[in-house]
Amino acid sequence: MSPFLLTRTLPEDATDAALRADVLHGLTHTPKTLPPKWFYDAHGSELFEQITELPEYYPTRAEREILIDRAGEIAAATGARTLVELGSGSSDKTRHLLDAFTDLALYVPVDVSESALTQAGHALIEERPGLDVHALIADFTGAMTLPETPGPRLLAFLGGTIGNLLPAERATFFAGLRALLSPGDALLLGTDLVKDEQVLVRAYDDAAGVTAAFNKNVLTVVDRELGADFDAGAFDHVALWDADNEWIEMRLRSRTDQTVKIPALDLAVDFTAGEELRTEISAKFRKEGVRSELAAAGLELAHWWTDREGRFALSLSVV
Ligand code: AVJ
Repeated sequence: MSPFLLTRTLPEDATDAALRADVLHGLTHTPKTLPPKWFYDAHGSELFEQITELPEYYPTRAEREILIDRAGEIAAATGARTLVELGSGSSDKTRHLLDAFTDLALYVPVDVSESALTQAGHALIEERPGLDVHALIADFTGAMTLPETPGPRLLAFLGGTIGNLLPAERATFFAGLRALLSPGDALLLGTDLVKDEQVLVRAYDDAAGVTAAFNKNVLTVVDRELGADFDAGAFDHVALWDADNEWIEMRLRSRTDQTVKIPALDLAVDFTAGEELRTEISAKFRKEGVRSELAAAGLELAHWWTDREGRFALSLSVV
């Protein structure tokens, strides 16, 4: 068997059906919304990789610092033989974890981006002879099943992507993760932390405009996949801090009154000048909040590690 296996857990057209449903629902409700998972076509994934290197975007560097410092402790606490990573992207930071696990037999990256999975998977098996990689194209926000793999398993959900879910969605999601874990398995969760508003807003509205391009890329995806005629130049990138909900919101603000046609849905969508389309929430956390959300799903917070500046946290729960 090749050490790299790629499995689509959904039929090829399920992605298309999900996009149609999300666009139809999101653009015919007030306020208009689109889910962030549609940012990540090949170009969007590339833009996100650029974001992780921006001076303003600290979460990736902060999380990498924790992984470098704590990988040994994580490996010792879990003894994992399978590492499952949800939303693995480029698997870049994961290398620090992979290095620390002496008994690891299998890495299971799970992502919606086939291009990211293929690239990362091939690079990893070349770097690490002996490691099997079984990549899954899957939407982890839906019902998930995992292949039979050697235990104990460590389920990692890094990068702060949990913050893309609304609180009620997180509760369902954590309960679903708990159901995937058997005794001895563990969950490693990355969460960005509440901090100074300016620091947060700059991380989502960088001077070079990469995040703006990333945000607008979702319109390009809808144009290409559904034949729509969104003009990305007719929208402005908006990033704001919602202090009540403690989350960053990204929006696209229509510069003019305009109508966008979406032929695949037989739909025309009106925007008034200044109207905003919400494309992402990125919630920021506090330790007690993480503890109680995990507890509500039957998961006990066993370790809490932050970077030296206290910007980002990794939590470990062992079942
Ligand atoms: C990949 C979801 C963790 O919310 O910070 C980066 C995505 N959006 N810049 C985040 C993102 C705008 C990122 N996550």
